[in-house]
Amino acid sequence: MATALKSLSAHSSKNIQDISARKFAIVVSEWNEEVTESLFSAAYQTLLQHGAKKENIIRKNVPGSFELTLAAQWCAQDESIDAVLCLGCVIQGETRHFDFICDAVAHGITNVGLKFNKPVIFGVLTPDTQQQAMDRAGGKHGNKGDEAAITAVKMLGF
Ligand code: DLZ
Repeated sequence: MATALKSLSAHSSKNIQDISARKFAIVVSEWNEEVTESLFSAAYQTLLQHGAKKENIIRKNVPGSFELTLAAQWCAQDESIDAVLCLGCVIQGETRHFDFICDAVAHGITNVGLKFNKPVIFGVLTPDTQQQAMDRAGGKHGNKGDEAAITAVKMLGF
């Protein structure tokens, strides 16, 4: 939470508004589960701390980060959903799989946001190692899930 407050105070607070009636979908990739569960917990708690209601936050799991895009589209096309958070972790391997997945997810998530005209947040870690992932999922470099939630809140106040 310290990171969340720091992020909020570090930037203009103009974009912060009442989110108690806003509905969020959080899509979570099951690959590198230890990391993505930590991203989810931080995102969920941060939304609650900023006024979101538990009943207005839905969670959907997907097998891997590659599937985040389609699931984000399924969520975004629901008119009652105001913002979609996509959480995943793709760790650099020895094959080009990494590049294909990262590229596809980054472009896919961008396209879903543009298509449905609502915030679809890229909360995907793309580290070289598991340790770097953990450092960004509640470790020494904060938590990307927390940042994803703050970003959604800010975009809703745009
Ligand atoms: C196949 C694969 C590999 C090698 N690595 C990861 C990863 O580090 N993180 C992740 O989220 N998903 C990975 N996947 C699974 C793909 O995202 C996808 O689920 C499969 O290619 C099936 O479409």
